[in-house]
Amino acid sequence: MECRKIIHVDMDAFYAAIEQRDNPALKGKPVIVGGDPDRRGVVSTCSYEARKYGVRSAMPSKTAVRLCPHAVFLFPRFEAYSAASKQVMNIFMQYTDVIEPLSLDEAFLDVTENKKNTRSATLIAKDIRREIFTETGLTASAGVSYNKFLAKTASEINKPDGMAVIRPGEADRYLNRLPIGKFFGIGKVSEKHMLSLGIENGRDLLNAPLELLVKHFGKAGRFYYDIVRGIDERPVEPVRERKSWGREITLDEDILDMDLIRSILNDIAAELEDGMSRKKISGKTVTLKIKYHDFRQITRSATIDQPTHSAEIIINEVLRLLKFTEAGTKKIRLLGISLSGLDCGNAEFHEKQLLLPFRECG
Ligand code: TTP
Ligand code: MG
Repeated sequence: MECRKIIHVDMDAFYAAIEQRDNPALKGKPVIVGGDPDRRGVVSTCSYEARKYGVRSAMPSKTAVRLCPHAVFLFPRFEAYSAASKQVMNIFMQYTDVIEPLSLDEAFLDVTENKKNTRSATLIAKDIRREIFTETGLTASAGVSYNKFLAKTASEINKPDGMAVIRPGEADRYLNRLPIGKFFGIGKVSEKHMLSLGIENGRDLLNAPLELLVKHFGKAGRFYYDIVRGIDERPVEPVRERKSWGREITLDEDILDMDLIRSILNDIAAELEDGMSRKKISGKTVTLKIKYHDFRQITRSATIDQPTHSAEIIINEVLRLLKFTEAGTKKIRLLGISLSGLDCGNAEFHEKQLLLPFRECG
């Protein structure tokens, strides 16, 4: 198979850069965006000028103000950030539909096949960065490589306002000295664990035997073993529009007891109402799913007049559908309920779905 072409784009100091754009008096100055220092708020992000003082995302705002007292401190304006994010995502869509947003300000793009019929991913990344700047007045960094892990690694190399390409055979050069905590996919907990094993950087990880990594990290151990060798087959996964909303439970023991079955279904319905009402989603078709102890699986559906997310209406339908199953006579190992024919309340929802949830600031 021909080598894939993956781009990772990450906006620079995203929230802070938007604040500087919208108020030019802030350009070139340390700017911190975050929650109230007097109410245990934390820093969302800060401009590169503020980073020189040691200010970082997720640190208590109080600490940040102490490190850089002359910084301009601002509360987040999410509407502005989400508007800019939408503009950026729309630019991506002119190049490919295979876009996987990781947050408001970053995404993977698979441009192996692309709408411009360009063979050079490097050229596409350049064009995208230029277009982002022209349209939004913001800078982005980009990484180009043949898989997600390396593209993400590459976008960090010349940040801010830069890009880098990692070609086949070049992974070592960038990974050898990379501190283990900077590996995309190695979180705080694994970082600690790695350090306790004497694995401090890419070179150490490369020298660690597969058995050792699997023993300490389970399945993730295999993943770490691969990425440091520049191996990452994960596809860029575009967010699709949600077609259904559901929840299923695999039971600890196969069950026959009808009271227990009804009570579990009740819990599931309540959970659906909770999640769906919060997202303002309703559905018209209720589906009950059952897997029997012999793994045979059935579904029973009913469509109602009005879209709903009411637990009461859902459970009424489900209990009616339950009569058309072998519940009570045949042991059950899994129960599930889903709603489809979704009505997402407002058009805004579709936009929100496209943009994965951004990280909370405290
Ligand atoms: P990042 O891309 O991690 O950071 P950044 O864009 O501010 O800076 P850079 O990429 O140049 O290093 O996050 C994007 C936005 O997400 C950031 O501007 C604010 C928000 N965010 C939080 O609210 N809390 C956090 O802990 C982090 C890391 C980010
Ligand atoms: Mg960023």
